[in-house]
Amino acid sequence: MELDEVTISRAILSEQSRIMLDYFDLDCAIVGGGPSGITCAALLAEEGIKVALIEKKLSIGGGMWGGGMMFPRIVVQEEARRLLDHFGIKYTEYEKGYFVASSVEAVSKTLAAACDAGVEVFNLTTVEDVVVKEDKRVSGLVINWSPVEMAGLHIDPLTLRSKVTIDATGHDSTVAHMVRDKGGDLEIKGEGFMWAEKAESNILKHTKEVFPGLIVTGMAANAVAGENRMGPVFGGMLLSGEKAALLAKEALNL
Ligand code: 48F
Repeated sequence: MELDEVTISRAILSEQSRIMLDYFDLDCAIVGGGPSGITCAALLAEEGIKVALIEKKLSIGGGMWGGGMMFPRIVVQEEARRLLDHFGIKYTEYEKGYFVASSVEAVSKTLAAACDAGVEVFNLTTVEDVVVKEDKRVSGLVINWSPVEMAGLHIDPLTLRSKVTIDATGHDSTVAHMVRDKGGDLEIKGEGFMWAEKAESNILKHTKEVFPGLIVTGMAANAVAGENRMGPVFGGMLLSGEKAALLAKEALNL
């Protein structure tokens, strides 16, 4: 077979344009490709829901790749072990209830599950604003290429529509801040000190709709609620992603 560079270029542009045109209307937009966002995306897509996972960086995985202080291992507690099993992530039991897994395997397998289930991933894409109209609910996202933002170029963004939006942007809780900063009725208390037991125990309570159309998950949920941080124990991230998926399904009346 003789390869033609222009055909390769046309193939890429044609296929991605087709996908993007389709994904300007979504059931669920998930902002942030860390563990909570990937888990949420995978579980929703497994139910046949049309999901886009939007990540500003080149790589998906957020803070999970690096494990604890660059030692590529994560700890997952008993309550979330079934999610390791769900994604086929191997682990060993260090002490009773403390399961240790490879952070690289955890990112790869959750992401592979998300892709298999039909999640469309938009990396290198930054969410820079939200759509809120007279019904006072988040109904879409304003997106731009991350390199545009990094270079400080004055280039207008594009907008997609979403029935439900999930803020999975981690410690920064970026989407919640956008809503609050533009006058939305949403209080952000900010993240507290390291306290793994408390942070992990309370994260499911904080995983909720914080503004009409906007659900927070993962560390963003704790940051909005003024809850503590937990460091490299990831059970709460997986369980929070699962709860966000359940709440999104409810919001979609499914
Ligand atoms: O921070 P991150 O991994 O979020 P998470 O799912 O998990 C937190 C843990 O990694 C760890 C922890 C748990 O033990 O404390 O920190 O809550 O991933 C958040 C992702 O969101 C992306 C960001 O690049 C990261 O990959 N992100 C942030 N803002 C935007 C964004 C934005 N405006 N647009 C697109 N992506």
